[in-house]
Amino acid sequence: MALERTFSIIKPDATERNLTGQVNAVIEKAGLRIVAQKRIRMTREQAETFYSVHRERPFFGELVDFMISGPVVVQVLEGENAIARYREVMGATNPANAADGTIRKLFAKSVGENTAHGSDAAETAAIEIAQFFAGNEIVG
Ligand code: FUP
Repeated sequence: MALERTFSIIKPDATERNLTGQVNAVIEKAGLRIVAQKRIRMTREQAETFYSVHRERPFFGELVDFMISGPVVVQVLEGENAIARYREVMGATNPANAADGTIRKLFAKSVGENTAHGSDAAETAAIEIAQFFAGNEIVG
């Protein structure tokens, strides 16, 4: 098992409902350590860059509008197999399909407003972390 880092976003639907602490409690109970965290308002340019893989998808415009509609909390999580582990802890993209106890089952409003983002692979985790954090902001 490898100690990994993954990138997480607590999305505007969750900050709007004051759920940051409750989401963090699920993360920490799952054995993941929050080694960096800040609350920001994403710019349109940052959101478009972040989700550029989805640029051609029909939901891209709505997704970007949603991500800049309110504050988000960007995080780096560390733990054994943190990338796969956090995706388990988040649950399926659509909360209707998410397993009991997952962040999206507990808190998400819809497939679009789904409370949390987590990197899907080691390469994307490294790129996403570097988009929002300098090395000295991550304290493991
Ligand atoms: P995930 O990796 O679970 O965050 O899911 P995706 O990378 O497939 O999707 C990224 C984001 O696009 C989702 F979190 C929400 C949005 N999305 C939609 O709004 N509609 C869709 O049908 C699929 C994704």
